[in-house]
Amino acid sequence: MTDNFGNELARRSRLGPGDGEGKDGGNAGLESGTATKVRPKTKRPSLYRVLLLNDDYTPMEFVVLVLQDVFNKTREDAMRIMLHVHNQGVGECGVYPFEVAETKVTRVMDSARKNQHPLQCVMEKQ
Ligand code: TYC
Repeated sequence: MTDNFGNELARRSRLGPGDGEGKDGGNAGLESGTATKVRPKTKRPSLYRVLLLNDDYTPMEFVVLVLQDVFNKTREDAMRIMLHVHNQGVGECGVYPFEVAETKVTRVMDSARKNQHPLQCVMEKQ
């Protein structure tokens, strides 16, 4: 299992009713007999793709620097992604939980505006 949820899924399956302590938390019938086992409710965050859009004016070097600074890409990966966007019109910079994606989009847009480039960055639910 390579994602972060493998351990969580395994933990949940180990804590099924009738297993281990049981759903009353190991307090088997000593008090009310009410099922009180608390299973901490964890939610997997929805993931969002952050995309860069091509335009005719933003310098290639600016896009490469943004990909390195905001998305922590190597120079080589940044160049590859920039050229993909340049040739295909749109490309993925990364996939993140909502607030992380939102912050990255804001950083890109703020930097583009400050430098008077028309570069556009958007996010979409995966
Ligand atoms: N098309 C731009 C140019 O020729 C480069 C560019 C690449 C712009 C990627 C935006 O997201 C972008 N200067």
